Amino acid sequence: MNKVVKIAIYIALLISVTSLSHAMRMGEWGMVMNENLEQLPQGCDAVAGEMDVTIKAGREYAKEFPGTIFGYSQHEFDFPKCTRVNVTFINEDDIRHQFMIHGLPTYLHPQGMFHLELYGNGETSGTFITPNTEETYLAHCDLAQHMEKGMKAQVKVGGGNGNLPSIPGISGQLNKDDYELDLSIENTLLMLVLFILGFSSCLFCFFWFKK
Ligand SMILES: [Cu+2]
Repeated sequence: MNKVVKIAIYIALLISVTSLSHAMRMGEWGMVMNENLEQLPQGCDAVAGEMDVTIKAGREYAKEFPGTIFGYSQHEFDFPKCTRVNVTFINEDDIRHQFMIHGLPTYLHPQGMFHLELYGNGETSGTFITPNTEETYLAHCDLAQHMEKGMKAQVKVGGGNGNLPSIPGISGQLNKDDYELDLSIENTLLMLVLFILGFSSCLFCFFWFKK
């Protein structure tokens, strides 16, 4: 192989490895995936501002919400458009947790995802730039049952476009217990028939035994 070709291949490899390592940082502590520090989202002329946010994850934050086991210290975030957000993620549990934002522009984040993960107790940080949208994005922990057990949050950009379902403290429990009385016509008639049947059988017994 020609020396020049070899050098070209080497440089190409080096560039791809550096760009990959930029998109992903990992270690025995966890990982940060699909960070975006510089690239402007479509429709943003410049980075409008900078914000720091700290998100804590753990069982401690579930106590407030009956029916949940895991939680975040905050279940809703409000960010302006085109803003660089530096996220510090702290895991207070001794098990794996993630903070994953979904639905972000795919030209900035592969699969539309910005992902922070800690394999246990610890801290990491990552950065993303909010898109030029008015949208509510889902953030959660993708480990089996962690979202269903409370690790779910919403990230509103530019005010958002409403609430997502079953966000702890915001849009209620996942499976709301239904103790309300069903007063539909069918149900009322059924209750009446059952009452008459029950009452007449009582009367019948009463007179039968009295004989
Ligand atoms: Cu988790």
